[in-house]
Amino acid sequence: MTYVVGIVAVILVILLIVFIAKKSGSKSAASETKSFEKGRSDSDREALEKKTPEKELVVDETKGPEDERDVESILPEKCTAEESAFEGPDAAEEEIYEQEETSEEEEIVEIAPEGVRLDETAEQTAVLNLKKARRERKLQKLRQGLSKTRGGLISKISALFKGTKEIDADLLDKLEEALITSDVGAGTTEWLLNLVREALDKEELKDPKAVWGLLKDEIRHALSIKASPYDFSSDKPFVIMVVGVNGAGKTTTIGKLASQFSQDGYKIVLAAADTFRAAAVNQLEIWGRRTNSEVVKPAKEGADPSSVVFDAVKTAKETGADIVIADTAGRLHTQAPLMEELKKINRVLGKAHDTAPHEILLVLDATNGQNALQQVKEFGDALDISGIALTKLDGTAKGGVIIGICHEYKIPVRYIGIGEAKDSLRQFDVEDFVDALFVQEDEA
Ligand SMILES: Nc1nc2c(ncn2[C@@H]2O[C@H](COP(=O)(O)OP(=O)(O)OP(=O)(O)O)[C@@H](O)[C@H]2O)c(=O)[nH]1
Ligand SMILES: [Mg+2]
Repeated sequence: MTYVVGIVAVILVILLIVFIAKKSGSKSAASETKSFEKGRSDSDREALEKKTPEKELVVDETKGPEDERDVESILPEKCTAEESAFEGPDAAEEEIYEQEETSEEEEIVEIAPEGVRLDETAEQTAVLNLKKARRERKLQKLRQGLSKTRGGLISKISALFKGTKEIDADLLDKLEEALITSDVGAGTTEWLLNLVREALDKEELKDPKAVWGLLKDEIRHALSIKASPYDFSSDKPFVIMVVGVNGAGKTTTIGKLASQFSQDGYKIVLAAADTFRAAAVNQLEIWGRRTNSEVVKPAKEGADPSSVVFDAVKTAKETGADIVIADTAGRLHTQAPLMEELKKINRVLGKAHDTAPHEILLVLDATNGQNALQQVKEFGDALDISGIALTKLDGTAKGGVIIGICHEYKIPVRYIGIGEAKDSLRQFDVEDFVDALFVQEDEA
């Protein structure tokens, strides 16, 4: 009997040991998983998130395209497989975008010695000085952004006038060459040459420096096209339709505008009317997240963009949003069906809201030089372009095209892009612009 009890006791002890061993094993496996999760870097997590397939665009048949189109035949040239795989900005892009000046408060803290509180007058003076310093930094960035154009066009012309004692046929030839090769356009070149010829006829303007001074004044005048500022309060929602060729910088410009407007306290709806690629919608959604803006998406890839803008205006009315900005697919003026599509978007916006669109903003890539001038003409034939955003001035010596645009088409340049960071889209200010353009030779 004792023998049997002994055996049962031994079995029980063995079972107990096996049970305890199993439990601790599973516990350590769980804690391993946990510590793995904890130790996983942000980039690992991002990589995992990226692998998760994007949510498919929901097909809403009731809101399908009004007119069935052969989408393939009118796809923009730039729509490549690589673009369709767009998964959002990488870390480097995010860093560039986030580059921003330090806030006023941070700067005041920096200038006051530790533990010292500034009295009211000292603080006011400090704020004033900081505002000045901040403005100077902004101008400095603008000068940097325009440095290639300044080096390409302005230095060439000013050197011509400074390097000679009298204006002769040879100087006129060189001036013509400098203007033509700097992409200001044939019409503008002719206009500036005529100004010099007329100046020569006037006795008092024989001095080359004085003639160059006159040219600068005329350029400043040509760039000073009056444009009333956007009035977001009088007629809600204020609708901006954004158009341009492939890759001009439309979506980025929209994102930067949304960023500025939302910082000013406005509620924004973005219309993802570039419906050809899911990637284009994704790109706008990222901007929507960054700027706290609602994004109205197409019912399906290839859907009629007009229905998207219509829905966006409707959404803005329902939610009391102040501004609607409509992205559109990049297109070449030679693609007639696509230009017709833009006209339709324009018409539908008018149906959605009587006074819309309040602005048709043509985005031009300054690196396109004279082609940009052609784009103003072609888009202008299809639509009543009311404003221009000239992007990528930082990357080109062809920025002189802005003179041609203003002189030939009298359309105001609303914004200029001088980089990729979010504060690199600047409201165009003619005085700052001209100062930045002529700074070196004025200082010389
Ligand atoms: N350096 C520089 N790059 C810019 C500027 N504006 C836009 N870009 C870049 O230009 C590229 C194209 O910009 P997008 O906004 O995608 O152009 P898009 O017109 O929407 O292009 P599609 O939708 O394909 O027609 C992006 O890499 C932008 O970061 C600028 O002012 N300076
Ligand atoms: Mg785009």
